[in-house]
Amino acid sequence: MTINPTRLHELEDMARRVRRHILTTVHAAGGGHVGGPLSATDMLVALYFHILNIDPTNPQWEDRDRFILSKGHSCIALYAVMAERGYFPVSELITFDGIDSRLQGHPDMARLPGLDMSTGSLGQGLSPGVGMALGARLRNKPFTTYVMLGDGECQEGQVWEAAFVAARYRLGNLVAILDLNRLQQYGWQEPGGMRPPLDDPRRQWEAFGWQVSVVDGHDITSFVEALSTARQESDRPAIVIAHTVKGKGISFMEGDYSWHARVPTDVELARALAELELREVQP
Ligand SMILES: Cc1ncc(C[n+]2csc(CCOP(=O)(O)OP(=O)(O)O)c2C)c(N)n1
Repeated sequence: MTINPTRLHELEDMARRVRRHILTTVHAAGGGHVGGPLSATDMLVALYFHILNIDPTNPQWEDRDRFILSKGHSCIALYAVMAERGYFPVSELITFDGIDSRLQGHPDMARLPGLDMSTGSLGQGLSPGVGMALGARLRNKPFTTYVMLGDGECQEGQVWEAAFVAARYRLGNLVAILDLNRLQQYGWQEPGGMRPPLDDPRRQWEAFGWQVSVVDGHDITSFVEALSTARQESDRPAIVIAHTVKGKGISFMEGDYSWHARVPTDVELARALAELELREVQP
């Protein structure tokens, strides 16, 4: 699947809109995550606007592709993308994290139609993805199940139990995406200290029997191509390892773990929004 320049421009424009929603919504809510959602934005836009076979007017459609945001704390990015895609009004984003809101601080599928899984306790999203992929096979359904994981999240043993089972059952209809921004709630220790949990992710996932590709997670064209290849895999689960930058798009947030879950002040919000506007007029 390729993307022509006009389409790419539209998707990049959408990613800027989504980044604006993330920042303004977290600012208005007075709480939420920022760094991880910004890291995942380009990939979520590519998925919901170019890859997934979905119908926002019929979120329970049986043959739809499934998507699980296993790094559920990044849900404000998913909500913004879903709103722009037509699952619910963009104006509802302002309710984010409110006690009666459908847009909880972590995704709640019992509240919001269009969510395929409730997540937030890290490590638990790949397992239901395995179940969905097995279910599709048993019922002869054509859909693909996609699961987005964080690299910090891969410290959870359940991720590797699911990875093992997926390969054992030869789930070629399961595609994981690793948002490899190399930061989690805090940074990793300095060189010479504790090793990060995924120091060689390609080798680690291949050892579990997965088909692996490695891309730049902010390069929508490469990401879409990698996902197309992953989907063609017929008897192995596939993972797209996406190199990303935590806080991507806002210079003073990029690569700074203190923005994992920090609310921008009025001044910081204005600076951040100005940066996004500036980027819009650049060639
Ligand atoms: C089981 C569990 N432990 C701890 C947390 C708290 N927590 C939320 S996000 C996060 C860091 C996640 O890092 P990573 O998976 O790399 O996500 P990203 O950097 O993309 O935000 C932690 C520890 C949690 N949600 N679930």
